[in-house]
Amino acid sequence: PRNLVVGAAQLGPIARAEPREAVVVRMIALLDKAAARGCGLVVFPELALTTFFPRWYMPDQAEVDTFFETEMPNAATLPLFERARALGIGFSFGFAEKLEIGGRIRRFNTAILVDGEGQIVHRYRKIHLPGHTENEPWRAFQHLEKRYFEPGEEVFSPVTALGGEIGLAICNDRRWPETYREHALRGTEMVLIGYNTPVHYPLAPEHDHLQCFHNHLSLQAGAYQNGLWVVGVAKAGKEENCDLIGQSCIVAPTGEIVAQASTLHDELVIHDCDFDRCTEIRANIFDFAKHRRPEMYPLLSAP
Ligand code: ING
Repeated sequence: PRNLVVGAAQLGPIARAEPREAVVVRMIALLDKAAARGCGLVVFPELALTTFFPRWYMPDQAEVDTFFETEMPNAATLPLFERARALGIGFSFGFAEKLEIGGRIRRFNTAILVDGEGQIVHRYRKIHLPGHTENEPWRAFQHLEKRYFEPGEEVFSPVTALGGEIGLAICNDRRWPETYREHALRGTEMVLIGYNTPVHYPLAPEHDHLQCFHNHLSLQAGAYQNGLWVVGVAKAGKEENCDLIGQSCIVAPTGEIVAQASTLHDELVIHDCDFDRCTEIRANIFDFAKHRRPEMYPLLSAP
């Protein structure tokens, strides 16, 4: 068995005015708790350092940019990197990334994986950006990820770290079966997925009561149909008057939820994950080499 004790570190709401330094203090408290319980990896949510700012239309790009990080680690997050390295714990978290590539400013919804020595060993930029690009005043709140971020240009893929093949995805990605299949076909054994998911979905309010169901349905189906460990971690609670779902969880390759948060605050749930358990599924029911018929699904890889 290749075991890794994983901590899903759910964060409660982050106020707009809450400084990154204060959020990092909350993250370190969860890290310490995880270390005390033998965790080797701690997973934090999407956009873990700030409030979920795409809920607001901000015409002034300078104001939008106050929510972005221009280097990582940076002054606000260095204490987190240093604490984790001292504890020998890997961790993952999401943040708004602003950088210059070839003379052009780029902005992504990004997540990173840091190993037990405090080194960033993997970076992923969100591929499936939900929401819209222009202000839509009819909405109780906006969802302007398509305005504030560019879609990621690197495909889903794992990195060998902490004893397994670990991959990243972010929030809306978890709703798309392609996310898990691409990961699994590339050998990923565990996918880490932070999310900020409002209860209210303005385009279909009749589905509001289904948000937690759809969250677990997506994570469990992705895990089972691809023989993956899936770690889903929420930024939860009433954040700037917008209710976000919680129910962070760790899902085994069988699709079973083996750990689940039960509050909407900062909460750590833990499970001792055996990467080898992926073969229970990958070497049987979903042995891709033996049973999968890609020639019969030509449209699945068509753009
Ligand atoms: N949030 C939401 C998510 O995909 C959403 C957007 C909410 C889509 C509810 C559909 C239904 O979980 C982010 N940040 O992607």
